[in-house]
This record gives sequence, C-alpha cells and structure tokens, in this order.
Amino acid sequence: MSKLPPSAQKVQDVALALGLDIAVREMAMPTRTAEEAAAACGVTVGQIVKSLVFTGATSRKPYLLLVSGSNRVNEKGVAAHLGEKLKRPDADAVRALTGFAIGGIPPFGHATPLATYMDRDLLQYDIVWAAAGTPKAVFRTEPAKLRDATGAAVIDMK
Ligand code: 5CA
Repeated sequence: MSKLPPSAQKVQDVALALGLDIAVREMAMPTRTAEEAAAACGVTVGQIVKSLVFTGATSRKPYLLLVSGSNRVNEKGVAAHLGEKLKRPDADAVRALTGFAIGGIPPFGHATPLATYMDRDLLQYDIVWAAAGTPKAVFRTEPAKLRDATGAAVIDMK
C-alpha cells in the first residue's frame, strides 16, 4: 500500500487508538463533497458522512455534526436540541478548530475536542463512508462503530 499524506495518516492513527478498525484510502477521484465522495466510493450520497462544524451562538462552543450526505441540517431543530442557536464558522475557523481543511474534515482526530452528534438517518445503512483528512482520503465503516468511536449522541438532523 502506498504512503498516506500526513493528514490522512493522522486519521488512520487516531482510528486505531480509538479501537476503530478502518483502512484509510486515497481515491483516484476527488472526494471533496458528498456527491464526489459517493461517486468515487460507488455508494449513494446518503451513505456519505458529512462532518460539519458549527459553533454555539451563546456559548461559542464548537459542535461537530455528522450528517448523512443526502440531508440538510435543520438548524432550528438541532438548535432546540442543543439549547442554543448555531452559527457556521468560516473556513479558517474550521481549520483552526479541527486541524483539517474543509473537504477533508474527518469525524474524529481534531485539534480540539468537539461535542459530536450523529444524524439518526446514518444508522439505516450497513456501511457509511467518511472523509479522512484530505479531499481524496476516505474510509468505510459501520455507522454504529463510528457512533461508538466518536461518542456521538444520535439525533434527528432533518
Ligand atoms: N470529503 C467530503 C465527503 S465526506 C466532505 O468533507 N464533505 S462535507 O460535506 O463534510 O464538507 C464540505 C462541507 O463544508 C460543505 O457541505 C459545506 O457545508 C462546508 N463548507 C464549504 N465551504 C465552507 C466555508 N467556506 N465555510 C464553512 N463551511 C464550508
């Protein structure tokens, strides 16, 4: 197997430390968006895990939402669950919080701990695919394993 770029290797290393048995792979095609990732991985868009960073409007606390690629986050509904409105940090802030650039944000292994929530819809799939640190790196796993490794609370996102 060829050597992974450092950002993808970091995701691989953290996964093993978390007890998540995955193999990060670099695709030949870009996987920057859920649609691109679905095409590259040969799965439906719903099986792609979007790792979206928000901040609490009141607490400024960062939140990570793991969202099915086919869902748009119902920000009002999620805000009601969290007890505060949500804001979208800009790309620089996302990079500072996670240590990764948008398009390759993984579901774990971030520069700062992020309170993590998972879209209930992801649990309907046998296998989901998530970003692994670069705009071409991905891994596949069972959604329940991803939930357990990230400690995510499962909520409705749409
Ligand atoms: N690698 C793919 C599939 S796993 C991926 O990372 N998809 S993603 O959906 O998690 O990341 C792209 C998301 O980043 C977009 O859905 C969008 O919500 C967000 N995004 C794109 N540009 C910006 C920006 N300038 N500031 C904040 N968020 C952005």
